[in-house]
Amino acid sequence: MSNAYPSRRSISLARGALAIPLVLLILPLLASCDSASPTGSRPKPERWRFAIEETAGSVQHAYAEKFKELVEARSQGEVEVTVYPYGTLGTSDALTEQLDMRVIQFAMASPGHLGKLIPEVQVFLLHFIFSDDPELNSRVLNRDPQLQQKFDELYARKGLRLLSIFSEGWQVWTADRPIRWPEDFAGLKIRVMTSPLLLAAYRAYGASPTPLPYSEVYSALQLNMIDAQENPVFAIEEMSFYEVSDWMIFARHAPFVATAVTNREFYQSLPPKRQAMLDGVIDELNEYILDVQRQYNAERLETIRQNKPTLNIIEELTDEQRSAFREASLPVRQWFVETVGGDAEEILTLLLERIAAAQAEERG
Ligand code: 6CS
Repeated sequence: MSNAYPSRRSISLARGALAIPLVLLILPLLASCDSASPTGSRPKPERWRFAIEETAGSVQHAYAEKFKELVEARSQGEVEVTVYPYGTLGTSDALTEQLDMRVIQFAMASPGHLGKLIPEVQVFLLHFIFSDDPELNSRVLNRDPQLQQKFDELYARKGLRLLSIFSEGWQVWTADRPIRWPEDFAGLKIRVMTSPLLLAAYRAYGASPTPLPYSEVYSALQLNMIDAQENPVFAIEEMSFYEVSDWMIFARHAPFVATAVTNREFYQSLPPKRQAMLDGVIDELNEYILDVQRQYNAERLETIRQNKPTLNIIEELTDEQRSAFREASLPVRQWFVETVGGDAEEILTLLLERIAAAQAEERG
């Protein structure tokens, strides 16, 4: 462990968490003022609030900033977007609640946390269901109409409108020891996001998973309350998790999938022209974000190497090692089908079929 004190990042996140109650009191008051305009003057721009689950400089931040740029330009200044990075409005769960109350209009809601509210989205957390090709996975996530419709229905039941599903890059393990085989997880305390499927996924390898909010991971690693965690490379750099880890392991077991959402009633209240503008912006973002995540993950890996040359990096597992993990992960698919029930089996089958079809198409 290289650093005995919390990084500046983890301290400022903790301060952000303390500021939550005040922000929650003030935002509804601001929301009620949004449409007010003094008589005779040019109408005030409509204010859209977009809260993300990551800090400034992250993939979600790039998405939200591009969203702001495109929306403000295309609405000719009639809409102003404010982006709230992680720590200003609370944890991922709090963001979904604020969206429900229409305190904010847009939010990121990643299945790693949203699975408690919409259990079916946990399909994206299953290990070894995606292909090894991130572009192919993105095509399936963004462009398959049947999959989109299925998820749109599930989000609608919770008053949400699904805008995008996208990958932020491979989940990568950081740990206090090397992990090459499922047995290496025996007794390992790994932090996971708060969706129940992740507990099942890591118990299947013999680990002892602990759900924690994102803001608590650094100190939990530093204080040895946990031994490991998983996140994409850009997040490991940005949240300084590598400072308090000895190993970094690329198993390509699952991508980090995020979803961008809006309040359904809010979307329906927009005039058709504005809905069309929003839909166009989202289409453009789906292409944009794939390149951003690729670039951020590659650049930040270099930063990590430079900042901590002593970090041990296992860049790839062998085919045999990956097969052992894949094999050990298979019962979790059954867990998903049985525990989630409802449409879970249909969704899993559909996703597997779509990935297989895209792979077959690619092979020609
Ligand atoms: O691990 C987490 O909790 C978080 N990781 C990322 C990359 N984004 C948001 C999520 O909450």
